[in-house]
Amino acid sequence: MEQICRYFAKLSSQVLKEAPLSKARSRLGLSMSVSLARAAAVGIGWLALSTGLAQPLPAAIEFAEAPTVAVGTAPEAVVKGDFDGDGDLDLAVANNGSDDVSILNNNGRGRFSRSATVPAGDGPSGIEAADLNGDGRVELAVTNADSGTVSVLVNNGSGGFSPGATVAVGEYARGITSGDLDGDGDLDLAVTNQFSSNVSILLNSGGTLAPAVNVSTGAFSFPSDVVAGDFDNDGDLDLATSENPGLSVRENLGSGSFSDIPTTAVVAEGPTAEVRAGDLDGDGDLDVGAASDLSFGGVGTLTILRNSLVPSLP
Ligand SMILES: [Ca+2]
Ligand SMILES: [Ca+2]
Ligand SMILES: [Ca+2]
Ligand SMILES: [Ca+2]
Repeated sequence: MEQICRYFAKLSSQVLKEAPLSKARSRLGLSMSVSLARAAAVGIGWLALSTGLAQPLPAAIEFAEAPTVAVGTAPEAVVKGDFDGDGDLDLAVANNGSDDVSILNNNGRGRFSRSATVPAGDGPSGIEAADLNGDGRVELAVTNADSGTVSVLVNNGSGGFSPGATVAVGEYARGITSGDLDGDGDLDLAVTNQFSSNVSILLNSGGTLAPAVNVSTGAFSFPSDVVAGDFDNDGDLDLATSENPGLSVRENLGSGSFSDIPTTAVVAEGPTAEVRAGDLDGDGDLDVGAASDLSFGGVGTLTILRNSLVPSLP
């Protein structure tokens, strides 16, 4: 239950994030009002409570405000990782407006300072941390919405990053996740291309990403985010995508190939954005939750797909 509370708290904080609009979305004339976002966050809380999936956070849990750290223009995504290998978690922020990534170093006491700015592609929208070349140091992979590419930023061993490969994916690349999709021991990537309505699979071969293999998510499905997890408990990583409307799960067919027909899908009211996987009901299998995509006309709800693979505990 504690995990569920943290999950909803995280989603609420994401909804409350007052991030500037991305360039592409601004061009579409879409807007997100902060008051609507706050209302959505309240709605998420009520939904969680009314469905019995969560209880109020214990009153003893409080968060102190930490100093604000300046990053680039229009920050749109953040990921954590121990980039400099000193044992604490650092942060990397994808800046949609300034086309770069801000590296925020942790001083070991939870205080962050910007240690570097690394150029990415056009319109960074998503970011993932993963050791892609297998040297024990975490790389960064950035989706560039406006150029339809993924930029790899290679860890130089001291917490800094150098621009690496750029791989073509699809139109308005947005969400990204990592995992060993083909079971060969290295970390691969999956990317949602929102305007192409597909997912690009980037398999890793000795530290080099192969050209994208695209899996359709259906016409006008506009997938925005993706998460990998073994949803059918068969030992390989499957993919869950947030779409319009709702979310879908696609089974790994082996060797990192995926059917374009979802094994499970749930329809929601409007598009969904950030998707996360976790055992929300504690029955031993992975469930999926996705928040409304307010910037694309979402209605402020939380969509949950409860996995019934393992019978619920009494
Ligand atoms: Ca660190
Ligand atoms: Ca590495
Ligand atoms: Ca692999
Ligand atoms: Ca599986």
